[in-house]
Amino acid sequence: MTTTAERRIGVLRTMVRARAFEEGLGEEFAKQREHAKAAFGGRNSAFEDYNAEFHIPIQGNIELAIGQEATPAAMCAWLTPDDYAAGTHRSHALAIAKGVPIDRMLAEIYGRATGLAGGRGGDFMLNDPDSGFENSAIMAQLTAVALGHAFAHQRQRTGGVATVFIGDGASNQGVVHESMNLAALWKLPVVFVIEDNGYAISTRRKSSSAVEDLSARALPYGMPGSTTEDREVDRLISTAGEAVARARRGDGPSLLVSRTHRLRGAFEGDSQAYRPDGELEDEEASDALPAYGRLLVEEGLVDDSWIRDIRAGAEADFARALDFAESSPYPEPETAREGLFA
Ligand SMILES: Cc1ncc(C[n+]2csc(CCOP(=O)(O)OP(=O)(O)O)c2C)c(N)n1
Ligand SMILES: [Mg+2]
Repeated sequence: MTTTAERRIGVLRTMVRARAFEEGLGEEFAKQREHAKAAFGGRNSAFEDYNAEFHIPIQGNIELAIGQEATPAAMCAWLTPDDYAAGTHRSHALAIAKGVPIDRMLAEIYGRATGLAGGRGGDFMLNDPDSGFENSAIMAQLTAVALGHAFAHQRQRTGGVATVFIGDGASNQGVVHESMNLAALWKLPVVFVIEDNGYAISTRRKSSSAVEDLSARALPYGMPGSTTEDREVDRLISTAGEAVARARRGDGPSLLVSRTHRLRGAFEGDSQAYRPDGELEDEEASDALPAYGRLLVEEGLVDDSWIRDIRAGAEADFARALDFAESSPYPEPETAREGLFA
């Protein structure tokens, strides 16, 4: 599996762009919260009630993937829009890596009619069939849906694959295990990706799983499994490439575990009081993005000004997407019943 210079540069570009989006959104959210707090008597609370009560334009909770960009960027370097990628509640980086347009994504986060789900779903319904991406806030729900996509690719002999991203906490859900079993049995073209950031909100992986290395779960289901530290971006890229190639060949699923780092709270506004002293600093020191940038600069593949230009371009794109979202209308009340299936 060749990890060409072009592919590596593309992965760095995606990581920089995803980081810029997440930081931009985090700043907007913080501004809106401060504004609302000042306007409404200094009361504070972390979750959706707060947003509803104080009319924060960002709808609901925001859960950023800052620190976790390497894994989706590496995986999507091997995917086309015809391949399916299922994300979690922390999936902006995956959406960007998969090619979801950020203007419609931000419009959905702002609950606007121009959003990916017409403003009905918010951050947890960033469905974009054109780029082959969707996410859900129901932990691990899309694992079984990914199997359906893989089954369709297999039956129609398209050569397409389905990838599904799952958090370390969500990986304990029954549906993940049932899906791994069935995918291996039917040799479905699936890649299971566990983003192990060590926490499910405030619950440490160590308190929810007896297995330290979650890729150990691949073997009993009959598929290859591997664990990669996400700072080893090149290894992430080649492991992802092998798993995707295996799926495309018809040899069945793989499980990739990435040890990654959640550099923000479980949600914006999370005080992270549950983290031991110094842990966040250690996590920041393990941030894959600056390390990979330095590596590619050292190798002469890019230079610092290239990285700065990509970042500046991404910030300008974010600003444009924000204008689009903020100037878009809310859905008309009379359309409220559209898109319902029950
Ligand atoms: C089925 C289901 N159970 C519980 C929740 C509540 N919940 C939201 S985030 C979360 C933790 C997820 O942790 P992890 O899978 O490790 O993802 P991370 O937040 O670390 O990215 C939980 C339990 C949910 N959204 N869906
Ligand atoms: Mg986690």
